[in-house]
Amino acid sequence: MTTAPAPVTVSASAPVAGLVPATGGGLPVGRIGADAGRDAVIAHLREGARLIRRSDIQMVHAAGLGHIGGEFSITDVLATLYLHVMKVSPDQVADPERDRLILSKGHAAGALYTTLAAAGFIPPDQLATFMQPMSMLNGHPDRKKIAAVEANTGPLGHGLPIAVGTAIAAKLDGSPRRTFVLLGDGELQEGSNWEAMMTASQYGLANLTAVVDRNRLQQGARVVDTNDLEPLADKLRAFGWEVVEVDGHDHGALLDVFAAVPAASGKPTFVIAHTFKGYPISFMRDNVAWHHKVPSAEQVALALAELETS
Ligand SMILES: Cc1ncc(C[n+]2csc(CCOP(=O)(O)OP(=O)(O)O)c2C)c(N)n1
Repeated sequence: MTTAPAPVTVSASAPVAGLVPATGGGLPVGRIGADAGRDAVIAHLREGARLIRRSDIQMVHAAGLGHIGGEFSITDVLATLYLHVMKVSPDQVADPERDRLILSKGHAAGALYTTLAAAGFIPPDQLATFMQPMSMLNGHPDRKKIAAVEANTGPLGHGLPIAVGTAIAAKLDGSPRRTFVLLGDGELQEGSNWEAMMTASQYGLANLTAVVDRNRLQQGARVVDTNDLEPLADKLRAFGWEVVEVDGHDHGALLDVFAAVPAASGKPTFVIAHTFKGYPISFMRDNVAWHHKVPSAEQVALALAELETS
């Protein structure tokens, strides 16, 4: 995990005739620094997230595949991390001292790709190749194809264990670099997460921040009706983590939380990000049908119109 592989160059296939082109209407938006001032940073993140969602829904429609509901629930967290919080940029993607993000809910790869495109890590024209043969943009992220991807994910329950290893390595190196890992709440039903949590607290990994996308939905059902997690915050505390809860769609609140990690000295931080699957689209929001449903051209048009005013 200390060196990133060189990106595989894949020529962009032409968008399939008749389908909506995978454009973001302004990607990339790039990173904004703290010197811009808080209001400007929040405005930048809001606009970045809007463009990422625009691009993502068109990309999923064009591919005829994807997980748009769980992608829209994490878009604001990803935008906040990549466009402002994390110390990583396209010209330092192989820097061993960069901050890392591991997308443990790898099925939401579309949100990662569009965010990476917005941040300048992936040429936007590559988005049109999503899910096509020989594309670097597979249904789940592949670090051998995209230099900015830190870990191959998709089988749920592996991202946090990898992140623990990454954070231990940084601690052993005496490095200030940080590791972030983004998980689904249904994913927390995997026992490997809880083993990793014990290890993280045992080693006092204050350089590790886990974010759970608490959208309360998993594949085909509500988490509460499947294998309930509550009382989640108490369980995470019992495993030795400091727990912070936040509105996962509020860029200002997310900025405050990430500026304050580690939330307790010598402990890993677990951020429970309260979100909605499909946010902010009216016909997708909190609707279990949108786990991997593909929007029609009419639904894309409706969603794009809603994104103009959300
Ligand atoms: C080990 C494993 N089991 C099953 C799956 C199939 N699967 C893909 S997404 C998903 C639901 C995950 O729910 P959650 O973590 O809440 O993600 P979200 O609903 O936020 O997208 C499942 C069961 C998988 N990818 N890996």
